[in-house]
Amino acid sequence: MEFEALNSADLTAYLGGVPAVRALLGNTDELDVVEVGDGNLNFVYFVSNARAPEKSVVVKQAPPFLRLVGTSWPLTRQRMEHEVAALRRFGALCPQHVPEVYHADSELFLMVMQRLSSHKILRQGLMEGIVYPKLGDHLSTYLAHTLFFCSDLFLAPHVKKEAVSAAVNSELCKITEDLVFTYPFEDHPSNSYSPALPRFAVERLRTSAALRIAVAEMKWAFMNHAESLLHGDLHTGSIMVNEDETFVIDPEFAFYGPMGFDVGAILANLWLAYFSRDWHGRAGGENPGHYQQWLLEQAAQIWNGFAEKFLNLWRDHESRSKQHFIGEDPDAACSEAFRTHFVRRLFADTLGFAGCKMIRRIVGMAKVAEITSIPDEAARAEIEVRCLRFAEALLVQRQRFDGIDEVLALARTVGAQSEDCV
Ligand code: SR1
Ligand code: MG
Repeated sequence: MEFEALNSADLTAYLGGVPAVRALLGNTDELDVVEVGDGNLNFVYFVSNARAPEKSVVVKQAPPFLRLVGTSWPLTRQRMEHEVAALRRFGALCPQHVPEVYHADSELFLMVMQRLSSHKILRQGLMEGIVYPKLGDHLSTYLAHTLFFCSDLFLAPHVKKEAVSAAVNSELCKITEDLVFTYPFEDHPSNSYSPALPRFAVERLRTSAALRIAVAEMKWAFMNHAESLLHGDLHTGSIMVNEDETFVIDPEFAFYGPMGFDVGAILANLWLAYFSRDWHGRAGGENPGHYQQWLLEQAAQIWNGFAEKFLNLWRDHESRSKQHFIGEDPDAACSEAFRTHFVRRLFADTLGFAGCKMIRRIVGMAKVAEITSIPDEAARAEIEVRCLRFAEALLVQRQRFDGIDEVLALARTVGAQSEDCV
């Protein structure tokens, strides 16, 4: 049967029949239903009690196709089950940063979840130049907790292996393998280029052997390194914020993959915001430098905070369980050496994935508003070239950076380059 998106009457009748949701909405006779899905995959509705609008939930349904493209790109609807399972898992580990799932229906591929009515999508907030004082602290906590507690550093080996197998998400991983790691580096019909983007910038993505090797290594890691349960699509459109709170939404791409993929996704999107701020700041009549500085500080706080919190969780766990991951190690000196090595490798992975994520948003199919909303074609292309140049350096030099400050210094240098340099 052909899929039909739910209308207001269908949803009202359906939600009235779910006791847990009826209790949250109060009277379900009169509901206001607004479709707000601006995402690429699903239908999303805000549903509120018409007489008490503060009683409100979000309903999300997966159609059997990719919404961005339509029925010509079929997708199985089981992605909703991955999303529900991941929200529940992450919610158990980090309840303060994950919305609550109130109800899930595996026949309609639909879920009802907490409405975050005083929060804004982070990408939008960053485009408006809003400062979120707790962002770096919250996101580093979210990353450290989800990535540590779903890994072999914490879980018993058989539990981890069962979890890996239950979270296999081949269809959505294939989208990432194609759209993030493959098509942007080919002459692929799904790519699109801004009109003023210089030819050399595109050619480079296809012909630089050092870059292609680096991207291939990241693709290999993405496909083979089942380190922890990832969100899998942790860009700034998957984060909702206000001054006090930060929530991570939309983990339908969740699977067991390399930890650096999630960390790199957040950093990549902060760097896209950083480079594009040059235009948005000036357009708003401000000196873009102040907000750019704040964006770089968030990147530093997220990486440094994540590394510190992750290592502390690891140390606490080993000291409580009186067992080291590496085996007997009476004074823990070798364990500490391994931890240092582990974080160094994770940092290099993070930078490599961030590079891929930035490139795909410039030349690939699904772009980001902070770049596409720049109406001045020459200015947009200049910013895009800076993003590509920075991303390439992240990928190719990822093992050579000695800490996040060096990376941020590079961002400042690339961000200050004039058109003739880029
Ligand atoms: C074809 S779907 C395009 C993108 O939207 C999602 O948010 C993922 O990033 C995916 O690659
Ligand atoms: Mg999404």
